[in-house]
Formats: sequence, C-alpha cells, structure tokens
Amino acid sequence: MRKRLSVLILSAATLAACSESNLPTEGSQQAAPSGRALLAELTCKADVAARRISCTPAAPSLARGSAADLIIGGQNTYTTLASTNVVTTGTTSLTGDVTVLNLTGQPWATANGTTPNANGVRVFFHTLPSNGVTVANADGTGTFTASNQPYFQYSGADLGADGILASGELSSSKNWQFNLNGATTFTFQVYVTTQLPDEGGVLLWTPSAVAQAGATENINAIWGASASDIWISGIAGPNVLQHWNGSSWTSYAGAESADMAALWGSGSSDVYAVGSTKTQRWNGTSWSDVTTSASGALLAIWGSSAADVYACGKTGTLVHSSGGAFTDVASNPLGTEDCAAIWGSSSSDVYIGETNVYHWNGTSWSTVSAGITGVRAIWGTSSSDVWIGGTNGNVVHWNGTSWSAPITVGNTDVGGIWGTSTSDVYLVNRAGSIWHYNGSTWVRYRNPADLVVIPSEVEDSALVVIPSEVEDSALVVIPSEVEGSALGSNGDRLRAHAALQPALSALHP
Ligand SMILES: [Ca+2]
Repeated sequence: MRKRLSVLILSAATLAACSESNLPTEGSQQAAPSGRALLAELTCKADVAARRISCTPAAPSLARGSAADLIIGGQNTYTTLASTNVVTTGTTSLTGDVTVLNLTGQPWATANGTTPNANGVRVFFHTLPSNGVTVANADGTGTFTASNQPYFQYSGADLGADGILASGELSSSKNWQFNLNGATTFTFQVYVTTQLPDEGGVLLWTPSAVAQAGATENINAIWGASASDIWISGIAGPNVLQHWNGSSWTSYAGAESADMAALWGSGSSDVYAVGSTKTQRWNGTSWSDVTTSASGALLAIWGSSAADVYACGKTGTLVHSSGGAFTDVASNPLGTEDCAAIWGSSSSDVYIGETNVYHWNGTSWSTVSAGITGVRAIWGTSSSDVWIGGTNGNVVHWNGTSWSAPITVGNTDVGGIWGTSTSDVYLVNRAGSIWHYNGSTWVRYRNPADLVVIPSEVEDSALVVIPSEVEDSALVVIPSEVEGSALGSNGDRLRAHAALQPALSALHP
C-alpha cells in the first residue's frame, strides 16, 4: 500500500480549492531519487487575472480501511508551500515567491541530522502545467514519478547556514516563473520530496491530552499491549493509572495512594504497576494489590513472561514473581544500591542497575563494566543489542561483544529508551526531548512543545509524547487507528512501519 501525504499551498491572496484530484495510477509510481521521502502531493491552480496560485491536497481524504491508497494528513500537515508576490505580465508570464515550511518532527535534507544532502528539498511537477503553460526557470529536471519532470530545489543557503531544513524551519523563497503562452488559468500537481533521517518513522508528534494528575502532569511510565491498549502511570491520585483504548483515556485510581513509577505486562490482562508503596496488577478488569516483600520503593519492572517478573527499586530492593507474590531475590547483587532500570532479552539475560549495572545469566549475577553510572533506562532487541541510558545524556551500547564508549544523546538525564528494531530506537529525556536512532546515528526529533503549528484537522496524527520531568520513561506514543506512529509497546510501531515501508520501497525500488 502506498502512502502519500497531502498538503496545501497557501497563496498570498485567498485560497481557491481545487476539486479535482488526480492521483497517479499505481503504475505511474516510478523511482524517486534514492533516499528521498515523498512528503506531499499538491494539486495547484493558477488564476492569472486574480494573480493567485493555490494548492490543495491532491487527493481527497479516503475513509480508513479503504482499499485504495491511504492518504494521511490534511492541509498543512507535513509542509506548507506558501507563495507571495505573485506577479503577472499580461498573459505572458506569472511569477511568485514560494517558500517551504517543514512541519514534521524530523529535519529535512539530511540523513543524519547534521550532514546536508546536496539535493535539499525538491518540489517537482508530477503533472505539468495545463493549457500550454511551461515552467520557465526550473532548477533542473529529473525522474521522479516520470522522466523529465521539472523541479525547484531548495538547498544550501535556501535552508539556512546548515543546509538543512530543520523541524519548524521556513526556507528562503525561490521565484517560480511560468510562461503563460496566452493562458489565463492553469493547473499542475507538485510533490515535495526530500531526505529524512528516518523515513519509516514518525513524521509528526502531537500532544496527547491525558487527565491531569495534579498541578503538573507527571507521567512516570508507559506500557501497552497494542495500539488500543496502553497504560501510563503517574503520581498518586485519581489519575495515577490511565488507559488508552485507541480513542480516549480513562483514569483508574486503583493505586491512588501511591505514586506508580513503572509498568510492565505480559499481555492485556496481565499488567503490573509498581511504585512508592504498592505493587498492583491489572487482570483485564480491575487493579488489585499484589503481595510483595519489597522493602523499598520500586522504580522498575520487567519480565520475560508472566511467570518471570523482576521489580527493583530503592536501597537494594530486588524482587521476583513467578506469577504470584513478589519475593526477595536471594542472590540480589545490589547491596544497598538503588536500582532504576531493568531489561532483559530472556530469563537468562537480564540487566538491572543504577549506580552499577548487573547482569543475570540465568545462574548468577555479575557486575557489568558498561562504562556508565547513574543508569536510568535499559532496553534492547536481543542479547547482542542493548542500550543503557544514564544521567547527563550518557548512553552506551552492547553489541554482543563489547560495550561502546559512552556517547551523549542530549545533555540531560535519559528518561526512557524503546524501539522496534536495531535501527529504530527512541530515547526521551527529562527535558522532554525525543531522539531517534536509525541504526547509525541519533537525531533529535523536534520537541512537540516547540511545534508552532499543529494542525487541528490532522486526520491521523496520532500521537504522542508526554515529556516528563519526572523519573523514568516519558514517552507516550499513541498510534492512530491506521498508521503513522509509534509506541511504547510492542507491535504497534511495526504496524506503522508496515504501512510506511512499502510506500517507500515503491519509491526506492
Ligand atoms: Ca536550516
């Protein structure tokens, strides 16, 4: 299934909607330049007398579940092309200054967030102007969806000193010139294409309105079984536990008297919440207390299955459940050290830590020389792909053989790490920043709180993030019903990728 993103071009004058949609046929999708994502498709109409160029999404929104191409977003979702100073010379020429605005969470014209792609952002003519009109000053022609398509290129200084169009950044304008050849109106279709660090990943983050837990919204943890079954936990109160069912949040006060610091489940009807004074379990219907020997506040929980669950926390607390009560781990290596994170790839490959990192190999615990202290988050995809994040943005990675030298991802404490694969990893920190690892480099996603424009009519923006200044993970990604976002839980992001990747492979055969 292809996925095309639609947007709108605003003219300086009034908007004139084009009712015609002109989707290319399946067979017309040909190679776009390698490593470039198609971000927008626009149908444009120029009215010479009115000195107006206006564009609308080229394709109408389709009902979800439609067998046809999935069109996501709406006006101004991923980009805005704006034209000003539209000038006509009789029926000889029409010119206008056009800018490109990046409304996505990712930087454009770069594969790694720092190195600019020389091709910048290209706006190419999928359908040439009608009525004999020609593009007079294209920057070049190329094969995008067909051969010999003229394009305007925004690159280098057009994108600022860095040659990259950052999230939220407006390009400088380029003067587009059309030879009218006597025409008084004409239409055309353009696409916006550029390189993204994570073409298969989240394009847009928008806040998700959870219930307020207090004067400030403290979200400590997130875990989900699916896109329509996600839990978050926070501070003590009537909203300490909240559930997303795919369309709305519901608060549960099952552990109202306690802050809940961490969540983990083996399935939708087996979810644990642990915190300052309580351990609770969701059985699919209600939350109830679970017996535990934990002497200190719990900060982290993880299990390899419903019958193998670890929780750890303050002053050396480490407990285990085989499906019932939590009891002390006899071989607890923590001493009196706090434990802020747990993750494992199996029952015989478990990491815990805070001051130090310890590893359980199924038989015994050992101290890990990972080169990091102040551990805040541990996550991986396998026994040979493990990330540990700590204070001050320090991050180390285990490749199965050795630990990498610490790198800095952001400059503040890591809050949480989660991903779907070795090349799709998200990190959030206590400043609310979101970072993404694409298999080779970490790139910061724009902080959603910084987004100036979040279209309200976005159809499936899904969403996402609750930056938290509190402990633990802070990433909340609520996938929309269809595709597009992420997640904090298992599987959902994979669905998002399944929807996106074929679209990209169609462009990058
Ligand atoms: Ca820039």
